[in-house]
Amino acid sequence: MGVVNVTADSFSDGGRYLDVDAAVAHGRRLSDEGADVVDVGGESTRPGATRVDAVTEAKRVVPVVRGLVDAGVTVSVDTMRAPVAEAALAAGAHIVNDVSGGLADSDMARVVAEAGCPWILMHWVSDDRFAGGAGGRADYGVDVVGAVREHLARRADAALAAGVAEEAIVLDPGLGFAKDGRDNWALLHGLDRILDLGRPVLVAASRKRFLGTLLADPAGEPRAVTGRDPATAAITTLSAAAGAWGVRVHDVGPSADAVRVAAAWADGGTGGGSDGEGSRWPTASS
Ligand code: PMM
Repeated sequence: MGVVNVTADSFSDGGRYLDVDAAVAHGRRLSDEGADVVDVGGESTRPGATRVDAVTEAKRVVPVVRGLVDAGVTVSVDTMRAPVAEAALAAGAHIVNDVSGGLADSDMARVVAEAGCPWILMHWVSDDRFAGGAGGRADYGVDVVGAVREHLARRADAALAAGVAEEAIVLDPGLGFAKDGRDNWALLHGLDRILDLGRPVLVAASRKRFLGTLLADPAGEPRAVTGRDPATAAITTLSAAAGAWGVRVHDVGPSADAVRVAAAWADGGTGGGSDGEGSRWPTASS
């Protein structure tokens, strides 16, 4: 999944794709580089970001969604607002990527159920990151993986109860959302416990702060955002090898290669290193 942020203030590409043509061209480039899905978002979720209103958010994403769909690209819309999702789906979007896991807008489940589309439910505990919130860490007790796992299982149950199809649900541990570096590494180390829920899992580590911290220089200065792509591709390799359904990344080419390497490695030379055709889309037990 390649990222197109149609925002002024996203941490890695804010302001670059506010123009519709530039955003569509970038999304097409990501698709050409191997993205199966292009994720279009109109609101930054970085700590302290100010919320944009729903009308502005929809105005940003809808023309970009339409342009990419017209170009034959599979599109997800990154929004936690039901009206924005509804407008994007009407413009041809195929997937709803909801960082609130359905918690921010109680109408989202209905929109997704009616559209019959995949719904990515991310682990999210609060909207503390918005409106000047510090984006601080939540309390997960002694076992962050267990806490996230249980939360995601409950969100999936709630989606099912609201009429969302079993095979539509994709889960995401929400790296960096009210989590510090230790939490993020614990979640990646324990990814098998999330995968064990038997649902497709998306891993979204791309360029996040915990990678900058890991790769800090000898003076302790975190690696700049633009220098975090090789580490992101390493996470893609390990996620693919672990059986993740997808990864959400800004720099698609190296991650697309990484997925093919992991598939060929798993295949062991018997099937020509296919990337698992038929297993890329949500299924109940992929
Ligand atoms: N992170 C961001 C935005 N959208 N969606 C999902 N499903 N999971 C994430 O972790 C996630 C997301 C923030 O990163 P960005 O500013 O690079 O888009």
